[in-house]
Amino acid sequence: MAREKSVCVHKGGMPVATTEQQIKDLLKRYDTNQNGLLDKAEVQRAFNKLGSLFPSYRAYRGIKIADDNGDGVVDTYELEKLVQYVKKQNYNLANYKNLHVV
Ligand SMILES: [Ca+2]
Ligand SMILES: [Ca+2]
Repeated sequence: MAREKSVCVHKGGMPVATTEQQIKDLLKRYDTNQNGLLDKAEVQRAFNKLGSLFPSYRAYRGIKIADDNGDGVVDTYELEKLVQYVKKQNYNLANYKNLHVV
């Protein structure tokens, strides 16, 4: 049984630092129609998953901050800025389900 798993799962109460890569991966997973762009509904679902109390507001602000070309959606380049915005909210991806950050 020497099969290695490529995914490392942290269980228990060990605090895991929220990295930019984690945030980026999470946001990308919420590109539900997989067009490479995150619209407000998709970003809102991501914030909801992160435990935000105001996912609609966060999505609005996040897109406003990240959206450089003003088309209302977040593309791959703008995603970096959205990641920074999410990071500033200090969500802990390890236990985002019961975390509430204002
Ligand atoms: Ca999309
Ligand atoms: Ca854009």
